[in-house]
Amino acid sequence: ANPDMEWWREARFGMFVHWGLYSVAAGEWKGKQIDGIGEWIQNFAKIPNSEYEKLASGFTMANYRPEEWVKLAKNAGARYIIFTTKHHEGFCLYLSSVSDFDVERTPYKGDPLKELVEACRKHGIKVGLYYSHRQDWHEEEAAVMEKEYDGHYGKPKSEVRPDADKYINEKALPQIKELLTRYGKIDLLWYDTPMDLTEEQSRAFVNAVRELQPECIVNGRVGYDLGDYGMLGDNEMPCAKVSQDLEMVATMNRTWGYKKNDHDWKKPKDILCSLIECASRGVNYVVNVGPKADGTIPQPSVDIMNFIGEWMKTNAES
Ligand code: JFZ
Repeated sequence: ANPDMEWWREARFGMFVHWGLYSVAAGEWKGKQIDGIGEWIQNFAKIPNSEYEKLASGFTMANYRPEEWVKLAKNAGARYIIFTTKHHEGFCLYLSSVSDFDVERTPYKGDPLKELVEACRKHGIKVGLYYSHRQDWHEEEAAVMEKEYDGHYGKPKSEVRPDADKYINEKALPQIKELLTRYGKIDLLWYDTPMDLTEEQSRAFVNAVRELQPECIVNGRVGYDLGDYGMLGDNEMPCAKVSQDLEMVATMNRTWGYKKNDHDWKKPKDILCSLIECASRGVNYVVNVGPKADGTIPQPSVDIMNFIGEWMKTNAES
């Protein structure tokens, strides 16, 4: 059974949120700037899990106001939010019974996902959950060999024994089940980087959604074109109206996860133009914000969302 795509087709605009332990590192490791996208810092700086885990104590979320995030999205005209419940680092932004590498390790008392979902529902914003279903740098079983390094799992790379099925059956699928049974209605499951998954494995991730929430949409990055819609890369703007369901995701600077020294913000006008260009071609546009560890969204991102909101007031249908 395919889910009802109507809300998604009409949405045209969404807001991505990349938030995790990488937001604590903020692009720096041991006083050094690390090149590349912020949420990949563990991989780029070759940080062993035992050290990376310590970032959790700095993930205070002290100024986390999910309702403000939702209002920021809604005021700009976004109809859905996609939230990183678990990125490649393996850390869960919700209370998981499957893994103890979750928000319980932070000073925060509560379940940030539950609070965000509630705020979305209160304001009529659709809920999308990002889940890295193949890459999980915290789990040796999930190791994708060319991406790991000596010492990552506390031993030489040659002694690492990956077992994708074990990771899938004992962590990833059970967590998908948690996400789809504990938070009420979920509108979109956004998988990422299928890498070497077999078609059967990708299909298991689709089936889990179909079984637990048949109306929930699955994105194309689950693998093997098994999702409900496809994906455009940043420079792949089609020059005519498209007939397929497609989505484009974009950053506001050069990173998804917060980096304190990335000041290379796109102009509000240029982000708005991309959104309009996508919408005119029938493509959904999802723009990213990368909150800091305390939960505040960088001011330039707030300004861009508000700029779009101003334009929406006079130019968009409600
Ligand atoms: C992935 C992640 O690795 C990245 O950290 C971020 O979460 C982003 C939204 O998704 O990166 C990709 C994956 C696939 C493409 C581009 C970026 N792609 O197919 O163009």
